[in-house]
Amino acid sequence: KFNRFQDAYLYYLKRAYYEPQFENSPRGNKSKEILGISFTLTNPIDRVCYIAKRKINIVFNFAEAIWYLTGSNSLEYISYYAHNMKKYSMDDKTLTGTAYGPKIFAYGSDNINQWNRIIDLFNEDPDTKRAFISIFDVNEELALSNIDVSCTIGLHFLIRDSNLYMSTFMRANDAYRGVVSDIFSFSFIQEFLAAQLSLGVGNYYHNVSTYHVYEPDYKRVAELLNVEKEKCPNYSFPSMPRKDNWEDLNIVADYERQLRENVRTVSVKEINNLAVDAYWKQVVFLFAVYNSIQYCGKINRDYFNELIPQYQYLIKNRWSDKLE
Ligand code: 5HM
Repeated sequence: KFNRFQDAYLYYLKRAYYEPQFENSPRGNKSKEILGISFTLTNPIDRVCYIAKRKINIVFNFAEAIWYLTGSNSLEYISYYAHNMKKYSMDDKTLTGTAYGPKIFAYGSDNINQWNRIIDLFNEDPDTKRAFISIFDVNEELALSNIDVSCTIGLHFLIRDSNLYMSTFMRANDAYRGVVSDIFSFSFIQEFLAAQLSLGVGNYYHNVSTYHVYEPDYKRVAELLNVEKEKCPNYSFPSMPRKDNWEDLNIVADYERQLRENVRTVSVKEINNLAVDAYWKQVVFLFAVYNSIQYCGKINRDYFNELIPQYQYLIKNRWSDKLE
């Protein structure tokens, strides 16, 4: 049981790396693994790792969560934030297994909207044990020729004592890279749904069949685990407004696209005047900062200065060379 993600991350990364149960090479990728891990996060909102050495990409984290929530499967969209996503695409245009959005909002040939389905169910029976969103699809090709099979089996939601609890089930999870973005996105989805249902955020339970570290990361993992935790800044993470955030999200998603495609300049004033909550303006400012990195090669200070200290820290930590 952990309060924040960062502590669970280090604890299980250490176990997978220093006390692996097996060392093997699935699909030729040498790795160390532990089987059957489960951990609880009592504060799933505290979803990032602030350790300087890890240099997480907070912009990608928000982009991926929004990519899921908007039901996108576009490679162009997500690879703008993480070029290596290209290696999961079969057709250089879309992602299949990794694009969880279409699974959540338009599952299978019947395009089942699982999000709305569980909301209807909660209205009928708030105590229900059936609010499960399937991600892994039995129709996914498991043969090695398919390079993109869902790692996530599904997401389970429970309302208990006016809080929304969530359990994630994964067949496989990368303990150094994948888990950082997966927990960000899944706990974001939990908070987003809780807010839509006017509930608090309950515990988040992460359940993984094989939890592993890949050989190309061994050196980086060893270095990260050597870092003294005390050196890490003690930031909390902001909470989403407790309301139906869909309108805000759609506006943010529209700005995300414009900034990604660089169709025009978006001023600080324009972002500050958007009809969205301050929480979401911060997300747009993150996309604006990223736009300046991508298209100008350096961070635009006007956007950067608008960010809350946590985000400034994460941006500076990742792109110190782009801040003049
Ligand atoms: O051979 P396999 O299909 O399991 O390779 C995919 C690997 O990508 C997983 O084992 C896991 O290490 C990583 N992964 C992850 O950690 C992939 C996805 C995409 O679905 C994810 N988390 N969300």
